[in-house]
Amino acid sequence: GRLCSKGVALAETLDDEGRMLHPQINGKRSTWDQTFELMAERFQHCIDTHGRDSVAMYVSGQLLTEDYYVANKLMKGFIGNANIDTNSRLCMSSVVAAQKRAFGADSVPCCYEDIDRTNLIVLVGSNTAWCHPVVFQRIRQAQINNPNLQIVVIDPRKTATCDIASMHLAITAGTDSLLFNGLLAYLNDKGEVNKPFIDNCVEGVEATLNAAYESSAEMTSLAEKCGLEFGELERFYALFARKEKVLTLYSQGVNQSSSGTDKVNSIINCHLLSGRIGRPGMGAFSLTGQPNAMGGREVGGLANQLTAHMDLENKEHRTLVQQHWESPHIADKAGYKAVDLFEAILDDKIKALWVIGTNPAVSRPNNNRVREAFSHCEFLVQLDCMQNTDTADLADVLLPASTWGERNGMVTNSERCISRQRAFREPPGSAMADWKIISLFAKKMGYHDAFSYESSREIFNEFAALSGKENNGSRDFDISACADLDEKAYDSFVPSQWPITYKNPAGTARLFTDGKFFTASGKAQMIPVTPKSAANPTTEKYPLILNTGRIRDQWHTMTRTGKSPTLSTHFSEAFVHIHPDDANQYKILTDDLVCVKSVWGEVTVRALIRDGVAKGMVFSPMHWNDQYASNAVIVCVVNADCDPVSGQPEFKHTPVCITPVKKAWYGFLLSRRQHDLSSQDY
Ligand SMILES: Nc1nc2c(c(=O)[nH]1)N[C@H]1C(S)=C(S)[C@@H](COP(=O)(O)OP(=O)(O)OC[C@H]3O[C@@H](n4cnc5c(=O)[nH]c(N)nc54)[C@H](O)[C@@H]3O)O[C@H]1N2
Ligand SMILES: Nc1nc2c(c(=O)[nH]1)N[C@H]1C(S)=C(S)[C@@H](COP(=O)(O)OP(=O)(O)OC[C@H]3O[C@@H](n4cnc5c(=O)[nH]c(N)nc54)[C@H](O)[C@@H]3O)O[C@H]1N2
Ligand SMILES: [Mo]
Repeated sequence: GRLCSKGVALAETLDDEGRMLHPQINGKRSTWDQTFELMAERFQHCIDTHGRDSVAMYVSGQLLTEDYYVANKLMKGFIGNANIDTNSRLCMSSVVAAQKRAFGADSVPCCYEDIDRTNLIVLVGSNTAWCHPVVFQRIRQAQINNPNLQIVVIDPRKTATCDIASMHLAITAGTDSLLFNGLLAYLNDKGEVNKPFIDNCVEGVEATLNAAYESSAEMTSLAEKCGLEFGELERFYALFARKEKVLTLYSQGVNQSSSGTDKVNSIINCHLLSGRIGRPGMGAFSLTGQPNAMGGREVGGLANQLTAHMDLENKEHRTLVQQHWESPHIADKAGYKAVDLFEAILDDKIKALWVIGTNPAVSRPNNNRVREAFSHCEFLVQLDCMQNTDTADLADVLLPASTWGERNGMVTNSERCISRQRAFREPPGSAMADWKIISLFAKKMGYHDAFSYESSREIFNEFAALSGKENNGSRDFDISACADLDEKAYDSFVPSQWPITYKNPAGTARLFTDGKFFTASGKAQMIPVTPKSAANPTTEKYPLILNTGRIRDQWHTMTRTGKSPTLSTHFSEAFVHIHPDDANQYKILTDDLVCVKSVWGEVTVRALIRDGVAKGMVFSPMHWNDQYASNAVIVCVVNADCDPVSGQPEFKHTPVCITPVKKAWYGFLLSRRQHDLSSQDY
């Protein structure tokens, strides 16, 4: 019953203006049949000449579970390689890797109801107020209902989320593991250890404590390294130790780091040692980004996963999936992760790429390389609902997808809750559902029987049956009770949290309530963490840290929210937020145009000078693209270093310099028509 600003403005984006209406080959309208014919021929040609590993897909958490499942089935089972990765690599992969290390599976322990039942909420690297506004409203309500509820925000920036917090720890960028290692040592010192839980359900305690003490032996120097006052650090630790019901919610300030996986484990470690997991009101709770980031993980959307939370490296799992699919092949080694995928194109390893529901020309770091890769790629296909995107501008073939309001299927949210999206209008032009387009292509490739779906319900049934196959509680993801939903039951599906089994057909609110985990020993693993600094430190030439993220009223690469005049009133231009002292030092005046430059690239954006961002750090939104600005694609500046475990890029930390842009003149144009201003500097 709650909405965010983008949801409220949705009606302004639902008309057909800017929609992609028909398939196109090299900019010319074609028919579906001609287009599939060409695609199949080009993909087959690549496979015949360069081997099956020479084709790839790059997909998205914007897709519904059924679309996502079919794409993975096609690549991993029929084309037969795992070169299918998703934009969730940029978003959630550090969480996936950390949860697998700690719990033996990618399982989110908590649920939203925990917000109503906790006494301390710690928000780490999350601007919940702007990025998860519905969760934020729930937190605010919980605060009103429960006077005991305290809220702590850990973020180098003072964000709108801090408005409801009793404590804001403006830590030095990248020092989260240090902070949580210190907390772990503190909890141990104060005897805040859940002995029975540790003895029966957890391994790796000693080694992890040793690593924590090693990096955080002395509280005063620890506070200094984290950029905090000793007193505030101690107050936070004491608060965490005192409140048994602690919920740690975390997001991209944690995940998008060259040590993101370790950061997540350093948080989980504290919850394991103190036994604050598997009970109401407590746990480490990852806030997922995209509408169906979780669904993507369930269908094995990442290049190192197999469907239904099964493992590519596990022979039994491979056999099980292959039998279920009756497929000629099954991928047996991990494919390229998102960042590597585009490098592989430049290395001539990938010849044909199909992009679905994501706009990498505006979202992948070191973006000048991506644009090069796209020009270099022999055959690039883009499946999207919008006609003019930066990625589409570089593609050989465009395919029109239906989108929200026109599509039917399932999505899963942060708390493992699967819910049904329902269509209420017909797609415009020739647009079709993603699963249908992928299936029709698969048939053209000769895979008739396996892709002869008549409805998204049939796909969901097949997926649900796979999740239950030889499972018996051995794998966390089990929705076998959905395997024989008929059309009516599928349409009226009530939101439910997995596992959804015949034993628990209404779903499961919390995991690990019995202290059993999905590791070989059945015990949770504490993971020793040695804090690391960012991949690229600042230098004399590039003295500032560029932090990037979101603003309240735009969604990612603006393909849809950019259409709404209302949403543009919040911020109408791309900007860089600079601390007044830094502005002073670099001679930048309010509203100046500035060049933000790194080793990798540069942009020209408006200077926003005010408090709230730390000295030495600047913040820029990720949203602006070539359709709405001349030179503001911030990922052209961002470095592409990744976490070595998860492959998630470090979007929050790039060394840059800023300089005022000299202009001979400038004017301000108001117009009813759109003009081509691409040749302008700004
Ligand atoms: N309005 C809006 N909402 C969205 C989206 C959108 O595009 N627009 N996208 C959705 C998606 S896909 C995602 S993934 C989520 C992301 O949701 P969030 O993660 O909440 O959003 P971000 O703005 O990327 O980053 C969060 C915060 O991390 C902080 N941060 C940077 N470095 C560090 C650090 O070293 N340590 C800590 N502790 N914090 C740090 C930043 O200052 C920033 O305030 O939002 C979702 N919601
Ligand atoms: N600098 C910087 N860059 C970042 C981040 C950051 O914090 N800073 N965050 C990263 C994160 S967490 C994320 S999740 C990514 C997001 O980055 P992207 O995935 O590139 O962003 P979106 O704009 O959501 O792209 C979705 C595309 O799908 C299309 N679309 C919408 N609905 C449908 C549909 O039903 N079917 C199909 N086929 N297409 C559809 C939209 O028009 C759009 O082109 O960005 C990453 N990049
Ligand atoms: Mo995301």
